[in-house]
Amino acid sequence: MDVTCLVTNPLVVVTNREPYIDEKIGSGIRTIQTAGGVVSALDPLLQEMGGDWIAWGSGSADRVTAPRGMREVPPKHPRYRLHRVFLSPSEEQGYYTHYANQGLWPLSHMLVERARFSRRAWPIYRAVNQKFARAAAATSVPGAWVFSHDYQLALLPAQLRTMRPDVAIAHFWHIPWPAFPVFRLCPQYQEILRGLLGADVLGFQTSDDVDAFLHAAHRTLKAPVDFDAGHIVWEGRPVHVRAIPISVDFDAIESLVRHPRIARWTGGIRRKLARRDRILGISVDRADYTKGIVPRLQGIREFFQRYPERRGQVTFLQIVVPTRSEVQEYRNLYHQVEEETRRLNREFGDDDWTPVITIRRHIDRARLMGLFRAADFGLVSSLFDGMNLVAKEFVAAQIEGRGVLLLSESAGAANELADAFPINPLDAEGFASTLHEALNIPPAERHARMERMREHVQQHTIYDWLQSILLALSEVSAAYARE
Ligand code: ADQ
Repeated sequence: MDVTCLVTNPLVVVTNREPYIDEKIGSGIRTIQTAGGVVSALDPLLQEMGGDWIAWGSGSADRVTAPRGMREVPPKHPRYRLHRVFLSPSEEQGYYTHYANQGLWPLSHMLVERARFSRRAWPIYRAVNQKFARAAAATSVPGAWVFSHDYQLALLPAQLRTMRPDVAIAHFWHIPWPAFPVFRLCPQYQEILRGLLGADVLGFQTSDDVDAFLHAAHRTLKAPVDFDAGHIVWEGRPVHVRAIPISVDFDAIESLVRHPRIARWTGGIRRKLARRDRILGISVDRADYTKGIVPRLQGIREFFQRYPERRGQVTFLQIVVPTRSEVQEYRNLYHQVEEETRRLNREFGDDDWTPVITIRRHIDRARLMGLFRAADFGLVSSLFDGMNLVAKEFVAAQIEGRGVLLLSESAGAANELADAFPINPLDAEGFASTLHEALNIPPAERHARMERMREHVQQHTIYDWLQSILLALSEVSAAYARE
Protein backbone atom coordinates (compact mmCIF):
# COMPACT_ATOMS: atom_id res chain seq x y z
CA MET A 1 0.00 0.00 0.00
CA ASP A 2 1.41 3.39 -0.95
CA VAL A 3 0.67 5.96 1.72
CA THR A 4 3.02 8.65 0.41
CA CYS A 5 0.17 10.50 -1.31
CA LEU A 6 -1.40 11.10 2.12
CA VAL A 7 1.57 13.07 3.40
CA THR A 8 0.66 16.60 2.38
CA ASN A 9 2.62 18.38 5.12
CA PRO A 10 6.21 17.96 6.31
CA LEU A 11 6.40 15.09 8.77
CA VAL A 12 8.31 15.02 12.06
CA VAL A 13 8.47 11.69 13.91
CA VAL A 14 9.37 11.63 17.60
CA THR A 15 10.26 8.39 19.36
CA ASN A 16 12.34 7.41 22.34
CA ARG A 17 14.32 4.88 20.32
CA GLU A 18 16.18 5.98 17.23
CA PRO A 19 15.84 4.31 13.84
CA TYR A 20 19.61 4.24 13.30
CA ILE A 21 22.06 3.82 16.11
CA ASP A 22 25.82 4.20 15.88
CA GLU A 23 27.92 1.90 18.04
CA LYS A 24 31.66 1.82 18.63
CA ILE A 25 32.99 -1.55 17.55
CA GLY A 26 36.72 -1.86 18.25
CA SER A 27 38.29 1.15 16.61
CA GLY A 28 35.44 1.59 14.13
CA ILE A 29 31.77 2.54 14.13
CA ARG A 30 28.89 0.39 13.07
CA THR A 31 25.45 1.76 12.19
CA ILE A 32 22.62 -0.54 13.15
CA GLN A 33 19.09 -0.07 11.94
CA THR A 34 16.84 -0.78 14.90
CA ALA A 35 14.03 -3.27 14.43
CA GLY A 36 10.34 -2.97 15.30
CA GLY A 37 6.98 -2.07 13.82
CA VAL A 38 7.31 1.70 14.04
CA VAL A 39 10.70 1.85 12.37
CA SER A 40 9.68 -0.61 9.67
CA ALA A 41 6.66 1.55 8.75
CA LEU A 42 8.03 5.05 9.17
CA ASP A 43 11.59 4.68 7.93
CA PRO A 44 10.53 3.80 4.34
CA LEU A 45 7.99 6.62 4.40
CA LEU A 46 10.54 9.21 5.47
CA GLN A 47 13.05 7.78 3.01
CA GLU A 48 10.52 8.39 0.28
CA MET A 49 9.17 11.77 1.41
CA GLY A 50 12.07 13.23 3.39
CA GLY A 51 11.40 14.64 6.83
CA ASP A 52 12.75 14.67 10.35
CA TRP A 53 13.00 12.06 13.09
CA ILE A 54 13.76 13.05 16.66
CA ALA A 55 14.98 10.40 19.10
CA TRP A 56 17.26 9.78 22.04
CA GLY A 57 20.84 9.39 20.83
CA SER A 58 21.67 6.37 22.95
CA GLY A 59 24.39 4.70 20.87
CA SER A 60 28.01 4.73 22.05
CA ALA A 61 29.12 6.47 18.84
CA ASP A 62 26.05 8.66 18.33
CA ARG A 63 27.83 11.85 19.32
CA VAL A 64 30.71 11.05 17.02
CA THR A 65 28.54 10.72 13.92
CA ALA A 66 26.27 13.61 14.90
CA PRO A 67 28.42 16.04 16.93
CA ARG A 68 25.76 18.75 16.65
CA GLY A 69 22.91 16.33 17.15
CA MET A 70 21.87 15.89 13.52
CA ARG A 71 22.89 13.30 10.98
CA GLU A 72 21.35 12.30 7.71
CA VAL A 73 20.16 8.73 7.33
CA PRO A 74 20.32 6.05 6.06
CA PRO A 75 24.08 6.55 6.17
CA LYS A 76 24.80 5.26 2.65
CA HIS A 77 21.98 7.07 0.86
CA PRO A 78 20.80 9.90 3.08
CA ARG A 79 17.11 10.66 2.64
CA TYR A 80 15.99 12.31 5.87
CA ARG A 81 17.34 13.97 9.01
CA LEU A 82 17.78 12.21 12.33
CA HIS A 83 17.97 14.63 15.28
CA ARG A 84 19.47 13.08 18.35
CA VAL A 85 18.51 14.24 21.81
CA PHE A 86 21.46 13.50 24.08
CA LEU A 87 20.84 12.63 27.72
CA SER A 88 23.17 12.77 30.70
CA PRO A 89 23.43 9.61 32.85
CA SER A 90 21.12 11.15 35.46
CA GLU A 91 18.59 12.15 32.80
CA GLU A 92 18.69 8.62 31.41
CA GLN A 93 18.07 7.21 34.89
CA GLY A 94 15.26 9.55 35.87
CA TYR A 95 13.43 9.66 32.56
CA TYR A 96 13.97 6.24 31.08
CA THR A 97 14.93 3.75 33.78
CA HIS A 98 12.87 5.11 36.65
CA TYR A 99 9.84 7.06 35.56
CA ALA A 100 9.10 5.33 32.25
CA ASN A 101 10.27 1.77 32.83
CA GLN A 102 9.78 1.33 36.57
CA GLY A 103 6.70 3.54 36.82
CA LEU A 104 4.53 3.94 33.75
CA TRP A 105 5.40 0.61 32.10
CA PRO A 106 4.29 -1.74 34.93
CA LEU A 107 1.36 0.49 35.90
CA SER A 108 0.02 0.57 32.34
CA HIS A 109 0.26 -3.22 32.32
CA MET A 110 -1.73 -3.22 35.55
CA LEU A 111 1.13 -4.81 37.49
CA VAL A 112 0.72 -2.32 40.29
CA GLU A 113 3.04 -3.96 42.77
CA ARG A 114 5.96 -3.57 40.43
CA ALA A 115 5.35 0.14 39.81
CA ARG A 116 7.57 2.66 41.59
CA PHE A 117 7.25 6.39 41.16
CA SER A 118 9.99 8.43 42.73
CA ARG A 119 9.60 12.12 43.44
CA ARG A 120 13.09 12.64 42.07
CA ALA A 121 12.40 10.98 38.73
CA TRP A 122 9.29 13.01 37.88
CA PRO A 123 10.94 16.44 37.26
CA ILE A 124 13.59 14.69 35.19
CA TYR A 125 10.95 12.90 33.11
CA ARG A 126 9.21 16.24 32.57
CA ALA A 127 12.43 18.04 31.65
CA VAL A 128 13.50 15.34 29.20
CA ASN A 129 10.08 15.43 27.54
CA GLN A 130 10.58 19.19 27.28
CA LYS A 131 13.92 18.61 25.59
CA PHE A 132 12.27 16.40 22.98
CA ALA A 133 9.46 18.95 22.59
CA ARG A 134 11.98 21.77 22.01
CA ALA A 135 13.71 19.68 19.38
CA ALA A 136 10.37 19.00 17.67
CA ALA A 137 9.41 22.70 17.83
CA ALA A 138 12.73 23.75 16.33
CA THR A 139 12.45 21.21 13.53
CA SER A 140 8.83 21.71 12.54
CA VAL A 141 8.04 24.13 9.75
CA PRO A 142 4.71 25.99 10.01
CA GLY A 143 1.81 23.55 9.71
CA ALA A 144 4.03 20.46 10.06
CA TRP A 145 2.65 17.13 11.24
CA VAL A 146 4.26 15.74 14.34
CA PHE A 147 3.81 12.05 15.10
CA SER A 148 5.06 11.21 18.60
CA HIS A 149 5.06 7.91 20.44
CA ASP A 150 4.41 6.10 23.63
CA TYR A 151 4.71 6.27 27.39
CA GLN A 152 8.22 7.72 27.43
CA LEU A 153 6.89 10.92 25.83
CA ALA A 154 3.48 11.38 27.43
CA LEU A 155 4.04 15.06 28.24
CA LEU A 156 5.42 16.04 24.86
CA PRO A 157 2.12 16.78 23.06
CA ALA A 158 1.08 19.53 25.51
CA GLN A 159 4.61 20.90 25.83
CA LEU A 160 4.94 21.12 22.07
CA ARG A 161 1.49 22.69 21.66
CA THR A 162 2.49 25.52 24.00
CA MET A 163 5.55 26.21 21.87
CA ARG A 164 3.96 25.59 18.48
CA PRO A 165 0.16 25.88 18.34
CA ASP A 166 0.31 25.72 14.53
CA VAL A 167 1.45 22.09 14.20
CA ALA A 168 -0.89 19.09 14.06
CA ILE A 169 0.09 16.46 16.62
CA ALA A 170 -0.73 12.75 16.64
CA HIS A 171 0.47 10.61 19.54
CA PHE A 172 0.30 6.82 19.58
CA TRP A 173 0.23 4.89 22.88
CA HIS A 174 1.65 1.42 22.17
CA ILE A 175 0.92 -0.24 25.49
CA PRO A 176 -2.38 -0.87 27.31
CA TRP A 177 -4.19 2.00 28.96
CA PRO A 178 -5.07 0.84 32.48
CA ALA A 179 -8.42 1.02 34.21
CA PHE A 180 -8.95 4.25 36.15
CA PRO A 181 -8.39 2.89 39.71
CA VAL A 182 -5.03 1.59 38.50
CA PHE A 183 -4.06 4.68 36.53
CA ARG A 184 -4.86 6.86 39.55
CA LEU A 185 -1.96 5.21 41.39
CA CYS A 186 0.41 7.23 39.27
CA PRO A 187 1.07 10.25 41.51
CA GLN A 188 1.20 12.52 38.45
CA TYR A 189 -1.78 11.02 36.65
CA GLN A 190 -3.41 14.37 36.03
CA GLU A 191 -0.26 15.77 34.46
CA ILE A 192 0.09 12.67 32.27
CA LEU A 193 -3.46 13.11 31.02
CA ARG A 194 -2.98 16.81 30.39
CA GLY A 195 0.24 16.05 28.55
CA LEU A 196 -1.41 13.60 26.18
CA LEU A 197 -4.41 15.84 25.61
CA GLY A 198 -2.10 18.32 23.94
CA ALA A 199 -2.35 16.07 20.88
CA ASP A 200 -5.01 16.46 18.18
CA VAL A 201 -5.16 12.73 17.57
CA LEU A 202 -4.52 10.10 20.23
CA GLY A 203 -4.17 6.54 18.98
CA PHE A 204 -4.52 3.42 21.12
CA GLN A 205 -4.31 -0.25 20.24
CA THR A 206 -7.84 -1.32 21.18
CA SER A 207 -11.28 0.12 21.88
CA ASP A 208 -10.90 -0.98 25.52
CA ASP A 209 -7.87 1.28 25.81
CA VAL A 210 -9.81 4.14 24.20
CA ASP A 211 -12.72 3.67 26.61
CA ALA A 212 -10.41 3.57 29.62
CA PHE A 213 -8.65 6.73 28.49
CA LEU A 214 -11.87 8.62 27.80
CA HIS A 215 -13.17 7.55 31.17
CA ALA A 216 -10.02 8.77 32.93
CA ALA A 217 -10.18 12.15 31.15
CA HIS A 218 -13.83 12.52 32.01
CA ARG A 219 -13.40 11.55 35.68
CA THR A 220 -10.24 13.49 36.32
CA LEU A 221 -10.44 16.61 34.27
CA LYS A 222 -14.21 16.83 33.85
CA ALA A 223 -13.55 17.31 30.15
CA PRO A 224 -16.64 17.00 27.94
CA VAL A 225 -16.39 13.56 26.33
CA ASP A 226 -18.40 12.04 23.50
CA PHE A 227 -17.82 8.35 24.24
CA ASP A 228 -19.41 7.13 21.01
CA ALA A 229 -17.48 9.43 18.73
CA GLY A 230 -14.22 9.16 20.73
CA HIS A 231 -14.00 12.86 21.10
CA ILE A 232 -12.88 15.14 23.94
CA VAL A 233 -13.04 18.90 24.06
CA TRP A 234 -9.97 20.10 25.86
CA GLU A 235 -8.93 23.72 26.23
CA GLY A 236 -11.40 24.61 23.50
CA ARG A 237 -9.96 22.13 21.01
CA PRO A 238 -11.25 18.75 19.88
CA VAL A 239 -9.03 15.76 20.66
CA HIS A 240 -9.80 12.67 18.58
CA VAL A 241 -9.20 9.47 20.49
CA ARG A 242 -9.17 6.38 18.29
CA ALA A 243 -8.41 2.69 18.33
CA ILE A 244 -5.84 2.20 15.58
CA PRO A 245 -4.41 -1.29 16.01
CA ILE A 246 -0.80 -1.62 14.92
CA SER A 247 0.18 -4.48 12.67
CA VAL A 248 2.96 -5.96 10.56
CA ASP A 249 4.12 -5.70 6.97
CA PHE A 250 2.40 -8.83 5.68
CA ASP A 251 3.90 -8.77 2.19
CA ALA A 252 7.42 -8.19 3.48
CA ILE A 253 7.13 -11.18 5.82
CA GLU A 254 5.75 -13.35 3.04
CA SER A 255 8.57 -12.49 0.72
CA LEU A 256 11.14 -13.09 3.48
CA VAL A 257 9.87 -16.60 4.14
CA ARG A 258 9.54 -17.36 0.42
CA HIS A 259 13.09 -16.29 -0.29
CA PRO A 260 14.94 -19.38 -1.60
CA ARG A 261 17.64 -19.19 1.10
CA ILE A 262 15.08 -19.08 3.92
CA ALA A 263 12.79 -21.59 2.23
CA ARG A 264 15.71 -24.07 2.00
CA TRP A 265 16.60 -23.50 5.62
CA THR A 266 12.98 -23.92 6.72
CA GLY A 267 12.70 -27.08 4.63
CA GLY A 268 15.76 -28.47 6.42
CA ILE A 269 14.16 -27.84 9.82
CA ARG A 270 10.94 -29.56 8.73
CA ARG A 271 12.81 -32.60 7.44
CA LYS A 272 14.72 -32.95 10.70
CA LEU A 273 11.51 -32.70 12.68
CA ALA A 274 9.77 -35.27 10.46
CA ARG A 275 12.66 -37.76 10.76
CA ARG A 276 12.31 -37.72 14.53
CA ASP A 277 8.52 -37.38 14.55
CA ARG A 278 8.73 -34.13 16.46
CA ILE A 279 6.40 -31.16 16.80
CA LEU A 280 7.88 -27.68 17.14
CA GLY A 281 6.38 -24.85 19.16
CA ILE A 282 7.86 -21.37 19.22
CA SER A 283 7.66 -18.26 21.35
CA VAL A 284 9.59 -15.02 20.90
CA ASP A 285 9.71 -12.28 23.48
CA ARG A 286 11.83 -9.64 25.05
CA ALA A 287 12.63 -10.95 28.53
CA ASP A 288 9.90 -8.81 30.09
CA TYR A 289 7.68 -9.81 33.00
CA THR A 290 4.60 -8.63 31.07
CA LYS A 291 5.15 -11.39 28.51
CA GLY A 292 4.25 -14.18 30.98
CA ILE A 293 7.33 -16.29 30.27
CA VAL A 294 7.46 -17.98 33.68
CA PRO A 295 3.70 -18.74 33.71
CA ARG A 296 4.14 -20.22 30.23
CA LEU A 297 6.84 -22.57 31.50
CA GLN A 298 4.46 -23.63 34.27
CA GLY A 299 1.82 -24.37 31.63
CA ILE A 300 4.34 -26.43 29.67
CA ARG A 301 5.26 -28.43 32.80
CA GLU A 302 1.54 -29.10 33.37
CA PHE A 303 1.19 -30.19 29.74
CA PHE A 304 3.94 -32.83 30.01
CA GLN A 305 2.61 -34.01 33.33
CA ARG A 306 -0.92 -34.47 32.06
CA TYR A 307 -0.11 -35.79 28.62
CA PRO A 308 2.94 -38.04 29.06
CA GLU A 309 2.43 -39.42 25.54
CA ARG A 310 3.61 -36.02 24.29
CA ARG A 311 6.98 -36.37 26.02
CA GLY A 312 9.75 -36.92 23.57
CA GLN A 313 7.56 -35.49 20.85
CA VAL A 314 6.92 -31.80 21.46
CA THR A 315 9.83 -29.34 21.57
CA PHE A 316 9.39 -25.75 22.65
CA LEU A 317 11.79 -23.25 21.21
CA GLN A 318 11.78 -20.04 23.22
CA ILE A 319 13.65 -17.06 21.95
CA VAL A 320 14.15 -14.64 24.78
CA VAL A 321 16.12 -11.53 24.12
CA PRO A 322 17.51 -9.73 27.17
CA THR A 323 16.09 -6.25 27.60
CA ARG A 324 16.31 -3.28 30.00
CA SER A 325 19.11 -4.98 31.89
CA GLU A 326 19.72 -1.73 33.79
CA VAL A 327 16.59 -2.58 35.82
CA GLN A 328 17.16 -5.17 38.57
CA GLU A 329 13.75 -6.81 38.09
CA TYR A 330 14.57 -7.61 34.49
CA ARG A 331 17.85 -9.24 35.45
CA ASN A 332 16.04 -11.29 38.09
CA LEU A 333 13.42 -12.39 35.60
CA TYR A 334 16.04 -13.53 33.19
CA HIS A 335 17.62 -15.78 35.81
CA GLN A 336 14.23 -17.08 36.84
CA VAL A 337 13.43 -18.08 33.26
CA GLU A 338 16.76 -19.89 33.00
CA GLU A 339 16.23 -21.66 36.31
CA GLU A 340 12.66 -22.76 35.46
CA THR A 341 13.79 -24.01 32.07
CA ARG A 342 16.64 -26.03 33.57
CA ARG A 343 14.29 -27.57 36.13
CA LEU A 344 11.74 -28.52 33.48
CA ASN A 345 14.37 -30.05 31.22
CA ARG A 346 15.84 -32.04 34.11
CA GLU A 347 12.41 -33.29 35.08
CA PHE A 348 11.20 -34.45 31.68
CA GLY A 349 14.09 -34.45 29.23
CA ASP A 350 16.53 -37.23 28.39
CA ASP A 351 19.66 -37.70 26.29
CA ASP A 352 17.68 -37.62 23.11
CA TRP A 353 15.14 -34.90 23.82
CA THR A 354 15.25 -31.43 25.38
CA PRO A 355 11.68 -30.23 26.03
CA VAL A 356 12.51 -26.50 26.11
CA ILE A 357 15.34 -25.00 24.10
CA THR A 358 16.19 -21.39 24.86
CA ILE A 359 17.95 -19.01 22.52
CA ARG A 360 19.03 -15.85 24.30
CA ARG A 361 19.77 -13.38 21.60
CA HIS A 362 18.45 -11.25 18.83
CA ILE A 363 17.77 -13.36 15.74
CA ASP A 364 18.11 -12.21 12.18
CA ARG A 365 14.62 -11.29 11.03
CA ALA A 366 14.53 -13.51 7.95
CA ARG A 367 15.49 -16.55 10.04
CA LEU A 368 13.01 -15.62 12.73
CA MET A 369 10.22 -15.53 10.17
CA GLY A 370 11.54 -18.82 8.76
CA LEU A 371 11.21 -20.37 12.22
CA PHE A 372 7.62 -19.12 12.40
CA ARG A 373 6.94 -20.73 9.05
CA ALA A 374 8.46 -24.03 10.16
CA ALA A 375 6.68 -24.23 13.53
CA ASP A 376 3.65 -26.36 14.32
CA PHE A 377 2.41 -23.93 16.91
CA GLY A 378 3.12 -20.47 18.22
CA LEU A 379 2.73 -19.38 21.82
CA VAL A 380 1.98 -15.90 23.11
CA SER A 381 1.31 -15.82 26.83
CA SER A 382 1.44 -12.14 27.80
CA LEU A 383 -0.14 -11.09 31.10
CA PHE A 384 -1.00 -7.84 29.37
CA ASP A 385 0.20 -6.59 26.01
CA GLY A 386 -0.80 -3.55 23.98
CA MET A 387 -0.90 -5.57 20.76
CA ASN A 388 1.88 -8.19 20.46
CA LEU A 389 3.36 -8.13 17.00
CA VAL A 390 4.82 -11.62 17.35
CA ALA A 391 1.32 -13.10 17.08
CA LYS A 392 0.73 -11.29 13.78
CA GLU A 393 4.19 -12.11 12.47
CA PHE A 394 3.61 -15.78 13.21
CA VAL A 395 0.37 -15.69 11.23
CA ALA A 396 1.93 -13.81 8.31
CA ALA A 397 4.83 -16.29 8.12
CA GLN A 398 2.65 -19.41 8.18
CA ILE A 399 2.30 -19.71 4.44
CA GLU A 400 1.56 -23.45 4.56
CA GLY A 401 -1.13 -22.88 7.20
CA ARG A 402 0.26 -25.79 9.19
CA GLY A 403 0.43 -24.14 12.57
CA VAL A 404 -1.93 -23.17 15.34
CA LEU A 405 -1.58 -20.09 17.50
CA LEU A 406 -2.14 -20.09 21.24
CA LEU A 407 -2.75 -16.50 22.18
CA SER A 408 -3.27 -14.86 25.53
CA GLU A 409 -6.68 -13.27 25.79
CA SER A 410 -4.95 -10.33 27.46
CA ALA A 411 -2.92 -9.34 24.39
CA GLY A 412 -4.45 -6.67 22.14
CA ALA A 413 -3.98 -9.03 19.17
CA ALA A 414 -6.60 -11.37 20.65
CA ASN A 415 -9.29 -8.85 19.64
CA GLU A 416 -8.45 -9.46 16.01
CA LEU A 417 -7.17 -13.04 15.77
CA ALA A 418 -10.38 -14.83 16.58
CA ASP A 419 -9.14 -18.14 15.21
CA ALA A 420 -6.28 -18.39 17.66
CA PHE A 421 -6.72 -20.69 20.66
CA PRO A 422 -7.30 -18.37 23.61
CA ILE A 423 -5.29 -18.96 26.75
CA ASN A 424 -5.19 -17.44 30.19
CA PRO A 425 -1.50 -17.24 31.13
CA LEU A 426 -2.28 -17.72 34.81
CA ASP A 427 -4.24 -20.93 34.29
CA ALA A 428 -1.59 -23.63 33.82
CA GLU A 429 -4.15 -26.46 33.65
CA GLY A 430 -6.24 -24.55 31.11
CA PHE A 431 -3.10 -23.87 29.08
CA ALA A 432 -2.19 -27.57 29.06
CA SER A 433 -5.62 -28.71 27.91
CA THR A 434 -5.90 -25.96 25.27
CA LEU A 435 -2.52 -26.93 23.86
CA HIS A 436 -3.58 -30.57 23.84
CA GLU A 437 -6.79 -29.66 22.04
CA ALA A 438 -5.00 -27.40 19.56
CA LEU A 439 -2.50 -30.11 18.63
CA ASN A 440 -5.28 -32.58 18.03
CA ILE A 441 -7.50 -30.66 15.64
CA PRO A 442 -7.64 -32.10 12.12
CA PRO A 443 -5.23 -30.54 9.59
CA ALA A 444 -8.12 -29.15 7.54
CA GLU A 445 -9.44 -27.16 10.48
CA ARG A 446 -5.97 -26.00 11.41
CA HIS A 447 -5.50 -24.83 7.87
CA ALA A 448 -8.85 -23.04 7.71
CA ARG A 449 -8.23 -21.23 10.99
CA MET A 450 -4.81 -20.07 9.88
CA GLU A 451 -6.14 -18.98 6.49
CA ARG A 452 -8.78 -16.79 8.11
CA MET A 453 -6.20 -15.16 10.38
CA ARG A 454 -3.84 -14.66 7.47
CA GLU A 455 -6.56 -12.94 5.54
CA HIS A 456 -7.20 -10.61 8.44
CA VAL A 457 -3.53 -9.67 8.86
CA GLN A 458 -3.15 -9.23 5.12
CA GLN A 459 -6.05 -6.80 5.12
CA HIS A 460 -4.91 -4.92 8.23
CA THR A 461 -1.22 -4.22 7.84
CA ILE A 462 1.15 -1.72 9.35
CA TYR A 463 0.39 0.49 6.35
CA ASP A 464 -3.31 0.54 7.21
CA TRP A 465 -2.29 1.68 10.68
CA LEU A 466 -0.12 4.41 9.20
CA GLN A 467 -2.81 5.40 6.74
CA SER A 468 -5.32 5.90 9.59
CA ILE A 469 -2.89 8.16 11.43
CA LEU A 470 -2.09 10.18 8.31
CA LEU A 471 -5.75 10.56 7.37
CA ALA A 472 -6.56 11.75 10.88
CA LEU A 473 -3.71 14.28 10.68
CA SER A 474 -4.93 15.59 7.35
CA GLU A 475 -8.44 16.08 8.76
CA VAL A 476 -6.93 18.03 11.63
CA SER A 477 -4.87 20.15 9.25
CA ALA A 478 -7.93 20.86 7.12
CA ALA A 479 -9.83 21.97 10.23
CA TYR A 480 -6.93 24.27 11.24
CA ALA A 481 -6.93 25.78 7.76
CA ARG A 482 -10.67 26.54 8.02
CA GLU A 483 -10.25 28.36 11.35
P1 ADQ B 1 7.06 -5.01 22.51
O1 ADQ B 1 6.67 -5.15 23.93
O2 ADQ B 1 8.52 -4.91 22.25
O3 ADQ B 1 6.32 -3.78 21.82
P2 ADQ B 1 5.99 -6.92 20.41
O4 ADQ B 1 4.80 -6.27 19.87
O5 ADQ B 1 5.85 -8.38 20.59
O6 ADQ B 1 6.46 -6.35 21.82
O7 ADQ B 1 7.19 -6.65 19.42
C1 ADQ B 1 8.43 -7.26 19.60
C2 ADQ B 1 9.17 -7.24 18.26
O8 ADQ B 1 10.54 -7.60 18.49
C3 ADQ B 1 8.61 -8.25 17.27
O9 ADQ B 1 8.67 -7.69 15.99
C4 ADQ B 1 9.56 -9.45 17.39
O10 ADQ B 1 9.68 -10.23 16.23
C5 ADQ B 1 10.87 -8.77 17.72
N1 ADQ B 1 11.71 -9.64 18.56
C6 ADQ B 1 11.49 -10.01 19.83
N2 ADQ B 1 12.46 -10.83 20.24
C7 ADQ B 1 13.31 -10.99 19.22
C8 ADQ B 1 14.53 -11.73 19.02
N3 ADQ B 1 15.08 -12.47 19.96
N4 ADQ B 1 15.12 -11.65 17.83
C9 ADQ B 1 14.57 -10.90 16.85
N5 ADQ B 1 13.46 -10.18 16.97
C10 ADQ B 1 12.83 -10.22 18.14
C11 ADQ B 1 5.43 -2.72 22.25
C12 ADQ B 1 4.16 -3.19 22.97
C13 ADQ B 1 3.41 -4.20 22.14
C14 ADQ B 1 3.10 -3.60 20.75
C15 ADQ B 1 4.35 -2.99 20.13
C16 ADQ B 1 4.02 -2.21 18.86
O11 ADQ B 1 4.50 -3.74 24.25
O12 ADQ B 1 2.20 -4.60 22.78
O13 ADQ B 1 2.61 -4.62 19.92
O14 ADQ B 1 4.99 -2.10 21.02
O15 ADQ B 1 3.05 -1.25 19.10
